[in-house]
Amino acid sequence: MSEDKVKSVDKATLLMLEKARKDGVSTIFDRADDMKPCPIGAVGSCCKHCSMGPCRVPMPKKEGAEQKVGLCGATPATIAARNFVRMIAAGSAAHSDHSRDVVEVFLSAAKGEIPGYQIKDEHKLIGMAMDYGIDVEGKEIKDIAIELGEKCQLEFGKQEGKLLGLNKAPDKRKEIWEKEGVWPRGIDREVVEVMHRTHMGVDQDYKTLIIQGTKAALADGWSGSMMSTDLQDIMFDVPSPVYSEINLGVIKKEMVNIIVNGHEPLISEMIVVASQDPEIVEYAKSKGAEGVQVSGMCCTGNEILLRHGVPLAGNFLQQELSIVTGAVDAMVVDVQCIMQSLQSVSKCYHTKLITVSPKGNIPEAEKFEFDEHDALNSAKNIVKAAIDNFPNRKSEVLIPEVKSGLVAGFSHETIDYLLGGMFRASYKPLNDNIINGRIRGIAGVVGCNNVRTTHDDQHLKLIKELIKNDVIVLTTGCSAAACGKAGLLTPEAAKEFAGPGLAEVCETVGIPPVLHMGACVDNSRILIAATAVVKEGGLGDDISDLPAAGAAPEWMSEKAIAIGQYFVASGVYTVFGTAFPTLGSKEFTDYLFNGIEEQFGGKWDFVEDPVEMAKKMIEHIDKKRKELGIDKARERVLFDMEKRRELA
Ligand code: BF8
Ligand code: SF4
Repeated sequence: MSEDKVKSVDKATLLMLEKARKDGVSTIFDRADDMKPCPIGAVGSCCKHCSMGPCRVPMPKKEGAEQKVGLCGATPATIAARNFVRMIAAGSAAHSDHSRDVVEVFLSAAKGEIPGYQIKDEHKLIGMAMDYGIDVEGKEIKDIAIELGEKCQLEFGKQEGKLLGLNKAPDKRKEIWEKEGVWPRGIDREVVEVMHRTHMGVDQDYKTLIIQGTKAALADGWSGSMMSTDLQDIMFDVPSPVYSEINLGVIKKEMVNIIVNGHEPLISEMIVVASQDPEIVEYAKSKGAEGVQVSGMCCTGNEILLRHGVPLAGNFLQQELSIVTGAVDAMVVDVQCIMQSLQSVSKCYHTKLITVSPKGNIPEAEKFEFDEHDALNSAKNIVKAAIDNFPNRKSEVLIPEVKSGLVAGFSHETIDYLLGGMFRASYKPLNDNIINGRIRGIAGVVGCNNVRTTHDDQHLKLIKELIKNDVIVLTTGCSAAACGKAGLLTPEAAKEFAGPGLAEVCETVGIPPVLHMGACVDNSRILIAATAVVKEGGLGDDISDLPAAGAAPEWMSEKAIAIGQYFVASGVYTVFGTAFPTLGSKEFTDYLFNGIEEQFGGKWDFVEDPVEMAKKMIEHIDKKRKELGIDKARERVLFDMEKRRELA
């Protein structure tokens, strides 16, 4: 048990690790003890782009010693840059291929071909159609939706021209992208070009490699990811604040438990509907259960939490552990961040592992073909399979009595509305509170769990430090889940954890100091929120002028690198923790941590200690406040607070 203390700061996780050990089940935490990362590959100094390698080019241990290059002569900078931009391409492809599926379903829904899915938010539909240059005047909703769906579909395969999504950015940002030659053409084209340039013997200059990587990243953030967020909102509703619960304690012993895990809400939305169907509930009762409990995991979980208040069972490193409770009757997985070990863990219990995406196969899982044309019945069949499995529970059921309340669902539209003025939604009050210094700045803290560091600990230390210093935090993905478990996503958290200025704003508006904005594709919401702050005025004319910073302290996936690069290329100072995949090349890393700022106004950084990370982010925020001439305002606010305390 004492060993587990450093594995996680989450009590439920530690309890289930103990049970796993007792049950003889191997988890990612055990495997991380047995297998250390390759120190050369971890810093981007291993190339396996042809069969003469893998070539390893570590930095010489002694100063002045000869620097190795690959057999073909590839330098550490070229190798690190090639590896890095391939990570961007993979991340961009993952987000954008998710988006492609969303577009296809949206188009079929618009045409009325799949009755389970509809256009729910006409207002957002019209706004998005106008952003995409569609003349909406006098047209039927159905026709606008079809035109929009077709236009979105073209974005993937466009060979020439410019991706339309980037038009939403501030004008100055667009000028920077034009000047630097990074405005992407089509999503697929940019990803393919990364793969070509990084093939053996093509692009050997890290500066041009990263330009291509930037195109793929921007195609993700401002187009692929953004389209999926927006179209999902149109079909399933724009999220608004919703109360729910989080952690393994949301699993219920007497219910049939289904955990939906992965990233795409298309099927899980239907599973939620199916689970509430009276016929299904009756069926569950006929098998001895009280009903059906759907809980989320990872980003699929975030999607249905945001829109329906479905409880979240946990984040990335808890997926195996949810099964260890012995009470999960089915785990339904779609795509991304799904551990193959779910297969072996579920075999130790009675859990049925079900795959629903033709892209995400697991050899020993049960494969369900999901028919969008008959979505509800498809979903019912999945739920029934879980119900049928309820009587098969074999091992001791032990559900940790650990869960926390949270408020999620802060879309950019909600922030607009909640922080808005008395008579119309606007970002003005938010800007005013930044200008007057109550809110020192904005931080986007996002990304994964990483078993190489203490689970959730980095997120929490970083975020607590930020809000203590009056920095409001926007969060998504597994970072958001970490915050939820620690009680940071409640309005009450403002009083307990936030600095006096931020606490005052949160208490007035009734919001938490950390705003849960959704899944990882919803980082696009953070881009739009930042753009709205710029457009509201008073804080410069570009995202890079804002007192803002981004971080992913426990990142692990390639998607995180794509996200980091689109944030940097959008003007944001972005800090990663745990590990950084280019440290093997001083030259390329120097460029990412410094040189790139001259081009894009944003840059990367790597800091292992979360408190130090917060310090650097706050320093950056303060530098921006000074450049904007609003540093004095904050000094006055602090003075006011002190004075007030003195008076009290
Ligand atoms: O997309 S934060 S571990 S679950 S990659 Fe994965 Fe990372 Fe979690 Fe969601 Ni995002
Ligand atoms: Fe080695 Fe060059 Fe082949 Fe890479 S591409 S494995 S560096 S020979």
